[in-house]
Amino acid sequence: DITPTPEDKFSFGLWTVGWQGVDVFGGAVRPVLDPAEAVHKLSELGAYGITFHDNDVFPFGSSAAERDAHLKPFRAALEETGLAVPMVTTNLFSHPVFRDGGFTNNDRDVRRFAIRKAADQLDLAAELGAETFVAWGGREGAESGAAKDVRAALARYKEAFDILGSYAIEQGYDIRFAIEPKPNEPRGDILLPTIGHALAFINELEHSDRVGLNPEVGHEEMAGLNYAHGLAQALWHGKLFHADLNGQNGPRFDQDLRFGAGNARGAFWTVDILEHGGYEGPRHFDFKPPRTEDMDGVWASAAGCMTNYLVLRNKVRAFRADPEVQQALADARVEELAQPTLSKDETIATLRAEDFDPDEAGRRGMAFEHLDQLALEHLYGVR
Ligand code: 3MF
Ligand code: MG
Ligand code: MG
Ligand code: MG
Repeated sequence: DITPTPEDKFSFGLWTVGWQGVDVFGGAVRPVLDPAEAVHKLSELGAYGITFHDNDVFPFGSSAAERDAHLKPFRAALEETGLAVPMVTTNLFSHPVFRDGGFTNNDRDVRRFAIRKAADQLDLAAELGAETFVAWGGREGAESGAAKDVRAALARYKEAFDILGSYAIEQGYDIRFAIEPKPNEPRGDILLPTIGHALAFINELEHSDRVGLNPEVGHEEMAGLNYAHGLAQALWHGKLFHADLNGQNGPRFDQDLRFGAGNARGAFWTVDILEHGGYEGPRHFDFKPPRTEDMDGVWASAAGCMTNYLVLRNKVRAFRADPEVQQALADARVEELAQPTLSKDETIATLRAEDFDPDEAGRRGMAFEHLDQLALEHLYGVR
């Protein structure tokens, strides 16, 4: 079935359907979207959750009273629809104060303000029952060489996560942090540019058990990387806490197309690993309905994200269930890779004593092309 229901766990960023189309070359093409209306509309379309940055709902610099006033209709809409808020995040990139970033800004006063702003939003995240707090450090980076001491910046980045992690523990919040890597845009070079960089960084944190990843399709593909492989590695490390799904066509600007509308083969393997790799979190869409669209187009684009996911879910399930595929997997010795290379009592000496003929083994083909062709035939809809 390709009709989304809340059981499918689809969630959307408020900033996605709410994007007014402001880009580097032009202003808004669409009206402001009322957050409460977004909640109702997404619920009607079959979504289960909505996520947001603090300033998607209340303006930067709001007093506590102003904040509550803006949150009131949003909360009411959540109540009426039953939509969840599985993830919350902070905007540390739009206001001029963040021109050089938040947690890694050279200016210490700004860093202190950024940590405070994130902590405020962490309180709200806990109040709304969010499980995940995403940190996309889009302005943490540089355009030039001498301006940023990368090692000092990483130390300050760590300091921020250590402080926020301790704060969450002190407050008794059952929330995990998810770092969202991106190689560039808006900065020329962003810190923690890929899944791999972020995984290594997480190992250095005081509360590393509480910190994982929110990888985005387009961000990895901008770096020419294989997103599904990145998800698999994040899962292997136990660090896939959340995922931003969208579409991208190769290394270029961050396209944020609707899910499935970019690299379709990549999307097939993305759904395969999400469905069969043990990930249980939300299927979160972080896309931008193109500037060509009016509000009807926005909702068509949002619905398309979910339809494409479900279409691909059907396809990967059919692929895995296909007896010919199972035979092809066996012929390709895919299962054999799950076996330890040496069994328990074996040593290097065992290997040296072995009678192995590399020339014979070198003649064996791997039969991967047939296997991949079956996958493509499932994707292309001819099987
Ligand atoms: C930018 C992004 C961000 C993050 C968001 C945190 C504005 O390319 O992907 O969207 O996803 O800040 O969730
Ligand atoms: Mg993006
Ligand atoms: Mg984005
Ligand atoms: Mg994102």
